[in-house]
Amino acid sequence: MATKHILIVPGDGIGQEVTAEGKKILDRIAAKFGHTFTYDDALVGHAAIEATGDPLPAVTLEKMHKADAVLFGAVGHPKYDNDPSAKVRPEQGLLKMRKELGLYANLRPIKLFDELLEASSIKPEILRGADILFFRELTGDIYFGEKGRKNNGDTAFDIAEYSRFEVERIARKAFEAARTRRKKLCSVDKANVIETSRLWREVIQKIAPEYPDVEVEHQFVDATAMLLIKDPKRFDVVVTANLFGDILTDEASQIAGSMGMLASASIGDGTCVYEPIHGSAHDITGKGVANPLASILSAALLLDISFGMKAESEAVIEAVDKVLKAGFRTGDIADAKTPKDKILGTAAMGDQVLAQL
Ligand code: GGG
Repeated sequence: MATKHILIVPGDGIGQEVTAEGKKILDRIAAKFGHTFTYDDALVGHAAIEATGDPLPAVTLEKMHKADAVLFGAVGHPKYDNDPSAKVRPEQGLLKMRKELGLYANLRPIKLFDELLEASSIKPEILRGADILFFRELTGDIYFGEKGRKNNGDTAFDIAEYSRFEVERIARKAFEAARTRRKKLCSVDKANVIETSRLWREVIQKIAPEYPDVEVEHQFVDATAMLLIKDPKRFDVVVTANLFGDILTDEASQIAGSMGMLASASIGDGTCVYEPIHGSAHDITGKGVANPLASILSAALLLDISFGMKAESEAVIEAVDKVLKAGFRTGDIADAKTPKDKILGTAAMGDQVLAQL
């Protein structure tokens, strides 16, 4: 029995709706396993800009540092999409949080529930057995380098930077994870063109002999994009840079059936943050139709990684599995054969998972 403090940071759009379901599941786990979870909440993203002018207010950051773990939703707002010159943006809150908390490794498991095999647009025989763990580097690359305009604003630049230290620390995490799985590591770069990728490859090659039990391959990012669809089973652990990881995991979400199924854990040296990989999805915000399973599965990662509660985490994953086996779906994972009465909204899907706990 443990006492833990969890900060709930729903953010924007459907982040609000799905995070409420993740918290519901954490509450049930605490009751079922005799733990005490205390909660606080905080603002980030557009919601924080509206309230304070700052996408990551100091009070939010302070609460994050003090929490045992953070359950995060999403950031974003369409108004900024049509205003490329906006100086303050919701995403700055997310990036600053990663930098300030030192969240350098973003783990994105591509977990395919068997029940969703038929729903995917990829053939079941190609998908069956696919199980990939992505390590996306999270505090470097083009996201954090110098950016700006020159030539009277007619030329824009973003500088991509990686140090040996940054590559090595995430590579070691990925090697260690591969050791606990099928012992295969694929490092993804663009070393035929990009200098940061050449350093990336050099570092992986240098430390690989320390992990002789792990089979290492290097792939270019363009080839990886193709192979993920052609033969997803060939991958076990994949480690890659921030931008490549952002793009490849959205693609890989189709292996799991939907962006609404993918959870993530951002880990570093302090408080870890757990969130769906999807964004704020304002096109469906307020309609109560968003898939809460990515948030619920993020809560499962939180239990396992931050609290070491393996049985509790597995109970959540099993509950999700049972709900899917019973035929319940949100709209994003339903197919033509799904009966209308099995297509649920956000809260009803959360309730079904709860009922299995
Ligand atoms: N829950 C993930 C989220 O809010 N994503 C929106 C976003 O701005 N993503 C950029 C990134 O992950 O680097």
